[in-house]
Amino acid sequence: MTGRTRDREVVAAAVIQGRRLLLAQRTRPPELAGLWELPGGKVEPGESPADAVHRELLEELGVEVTVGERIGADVPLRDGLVLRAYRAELIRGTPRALDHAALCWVDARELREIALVGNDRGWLPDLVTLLGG
Ligand code: 523
Repeated sequence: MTGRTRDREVVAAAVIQGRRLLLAQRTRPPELAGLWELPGGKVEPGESPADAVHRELLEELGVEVTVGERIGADVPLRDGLVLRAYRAELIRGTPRALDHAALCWVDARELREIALVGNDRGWLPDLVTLLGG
């Protein structure tokens, strides 16, 4: 054994404006295509989770955000990855689907009904609370 490595983090952003949350529709892999997620991606070596949220939202949505507190519980993924969600606030730009099939803004009722990727479903109660129920 050469010692344990830490889980590599995948970040996901909860961008909320008023009483709506921004969701992005995945195009890949095939088993996730068409499902909706909190946008984000893998933290790169040497990058902080907040830096990764900032970079991913610039790359995927063309917007700048400030990154806030964590929400919800950790979600263990395969291959030593752990998925974590963070609040993010838009500071520049209008989100565009640069790497997704589509984007949408949902209220609490719509969020409960939309087809989320399985990994993000555990955050539903936290997100619904943030959206004011
Ligand atoms: N998830 C997930 N939910 C969620 C995100 C952002 C990611 O379940 N909100 C999962 C999907 C993948 C893994 O986390 O199994 C990595 O996310 P991905 O593919 O969006 O990360 P990228 O864009 O960094 O990965 P590459 O396509 O490899 O660049």
